[in-house]
Amino acid sequence: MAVGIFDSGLGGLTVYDAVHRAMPEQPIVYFGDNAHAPYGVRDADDIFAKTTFAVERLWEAGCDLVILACNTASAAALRRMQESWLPQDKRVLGVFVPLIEALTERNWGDNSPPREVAVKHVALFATPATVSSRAFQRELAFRAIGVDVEAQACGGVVDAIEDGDSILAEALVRSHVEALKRKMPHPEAAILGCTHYPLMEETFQDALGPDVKVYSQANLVAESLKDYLDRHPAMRGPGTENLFLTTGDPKRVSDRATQFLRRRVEFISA
Ligand code: DGN
Repeated sequence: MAVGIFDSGLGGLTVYDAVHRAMPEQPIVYFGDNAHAPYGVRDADDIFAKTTFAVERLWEAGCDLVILACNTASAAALRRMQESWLPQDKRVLGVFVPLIEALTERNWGDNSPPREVAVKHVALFATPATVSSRAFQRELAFRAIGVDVEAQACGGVVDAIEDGDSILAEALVRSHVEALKRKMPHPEAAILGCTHYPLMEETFQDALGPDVKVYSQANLVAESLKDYLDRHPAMRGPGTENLFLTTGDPKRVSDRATQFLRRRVEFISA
């Protein structure tokens, strides 16, 4: 059975890449909603509608398990889906829980009550929609107490990365880190809460300094998925080959994805 990976655009390819490396034999169907990206400035109802459309398309393509690689969609839609929309035989997983489990040193699916953890000051970098949802803080509060989170909405970074403007992306990252440090001078950990930010991880680390541990989602999500599939082998491949779906123009999206991943991928129309 294939695993579905959903993103608003190309950023989720960082998660695709990590999952593919962790489980090369696992078939994956990727859905990029390129016609409607970016999601970071959309309202929650709109993001919910677009995300449910994409997830249904991934079910149609044979995926009973879908990862919302997009933090903005995870923040705006995941709980609502799980509480009121999702059929019993389908699973939709988000990207915050693996990050939070790593940050709080919990094992996968450990639902014991919240407890004190070593890290006390956490910087969160994400899109404006993710920051205003406070979904990260809500999920963290289920697992940890006494952690101060300072969030920085990183306007412009996704667009600069998508446009291939690395000079602007780097300048924006540095200015967002400076803004964060004015609010929280000494974070111990930083969460890169957006699909695109792993591509700027070195700049974040450099601007934050060597004492800050940077948590980047792609590898953590891949490890967590592998662990999940080891426990639920019925949801695992082999099956079809990998498939890349887009709501955008397939040729244009394939060209940009190839630059993004540094190897050729062919998208087809969703
Ligand atoms: N994929 C989005 C996220 O992880 O928040 C970033 C792109 C966007 O839609 N703003």
